Amino acid sequence: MKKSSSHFPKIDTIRYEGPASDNPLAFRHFDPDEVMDGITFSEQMRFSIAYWHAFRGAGSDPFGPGTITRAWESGKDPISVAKTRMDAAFEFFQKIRAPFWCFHDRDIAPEGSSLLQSNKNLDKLVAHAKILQKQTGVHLLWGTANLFSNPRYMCGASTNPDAHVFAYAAAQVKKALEVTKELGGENYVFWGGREGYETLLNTDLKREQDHLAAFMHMALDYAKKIGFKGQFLIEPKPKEPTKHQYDFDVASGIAFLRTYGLEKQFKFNIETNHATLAGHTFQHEIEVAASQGMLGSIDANAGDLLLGWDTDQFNTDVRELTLAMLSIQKAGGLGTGGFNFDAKLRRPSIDLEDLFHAHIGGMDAYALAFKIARRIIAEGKLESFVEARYASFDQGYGKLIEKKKIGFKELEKLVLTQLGEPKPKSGKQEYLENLIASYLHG
Ligand code: XUL
Ligand code: CO
Repeated sequence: MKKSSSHFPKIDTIRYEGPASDNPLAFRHFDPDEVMDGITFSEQMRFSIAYWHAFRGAGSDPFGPGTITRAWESGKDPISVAKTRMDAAFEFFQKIRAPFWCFHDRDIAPEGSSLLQSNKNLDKLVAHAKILQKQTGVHLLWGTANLFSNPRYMCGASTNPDAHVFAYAAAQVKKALEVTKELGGENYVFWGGREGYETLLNTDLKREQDHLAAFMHMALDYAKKIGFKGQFLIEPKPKEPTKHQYDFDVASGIAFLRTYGLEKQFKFNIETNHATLAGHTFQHEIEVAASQGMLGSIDANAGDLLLGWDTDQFNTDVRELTLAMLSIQKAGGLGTGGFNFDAKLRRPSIDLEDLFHAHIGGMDAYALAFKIARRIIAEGKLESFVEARYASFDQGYGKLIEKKKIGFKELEKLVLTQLGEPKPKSGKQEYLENLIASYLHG
């Protein structure tokens, strides 16, 4: 990219300067080029930028319009504005050292007056993205379709009571799969924005879930037909915009996938703020997915303790991220997934520079958490504590329980004749919390 055509002329590529640096536009923990286990830290983290927040978000909230204006948004022709915006985005991806990006179909190209027109607009921007990906070496982590903004989807997309809307959504996802494949997307995400209900008074819950599953089977069939090899991901969220969303959390997602024979082809894209909205911790959702070999990718953000809604903030809580990283590393990592910053600037954060501060903070916090978790695992104190806690299942009748080779009758006999009353054992929570704190604070 030529300097003269820069959209961020005052900001150079962000460099790693180490923990002692006081430069707010430098990484203190994330050194993209550091080699660990034979790959770079950048390859390890697979950071991704969410196009919808970073380049379509203008700071609006339910109480007021956007506050953020960008120079590249001016112009009369929406297609050329979309192209210039995309040029700015790829310059940002490079300067922030993100190897991936993610988008919804309608983020990158304006919706037209018909499906045909929308598809034509999309084709123009996909062609542009293809060139930019090639020039910059930035890859597509995942693509998806926006099935929630247009009023036609107000009662759901694949769970809409009107088959006409189902058909329209099918056509839109067909195209989204084609363009995700065209751009080499490594995953395809389903987030069921309005796939739920506002009131059960007008809803046939069973039929809607059947339709959602039928839709996903059709997506899998079509992906196979066109040779799209990416991983399919479900992104659970309990509510917002609907009162109840069918893919409420990972556990209900697993039940849904198993019920409909979809469990082999799907994994989960876990979002921190969605976990907390469901009344879970981020680590809980990761553990549940990992326990079934279904951990796919992360939408990296955070909510606000004092706000009940999906605030999509950048996460700088190293303790929370360390716990998440422990579970991710124990599960063997994210495979084709990555850490996608599904996070937006606060409404008053209107400077161009704020976009850099936000992502630098998020990347540094994740990088630091990754390193701390790696140390905790390498030293093995936590793991050996947990192992010892379950040691009674490694031998004797405990082992037989796990192998399902013993039943109530035999266990009763054992208690009556040999074991008697179990001795209480401490869960040692405070010791373990102090142990984690010792890694965080030295
Ligand atoms: C909404 C959300 C979405 C998905 C993609 O809460 O997280 O942006 O990540 O549709
Ligand atoms: Co998300």
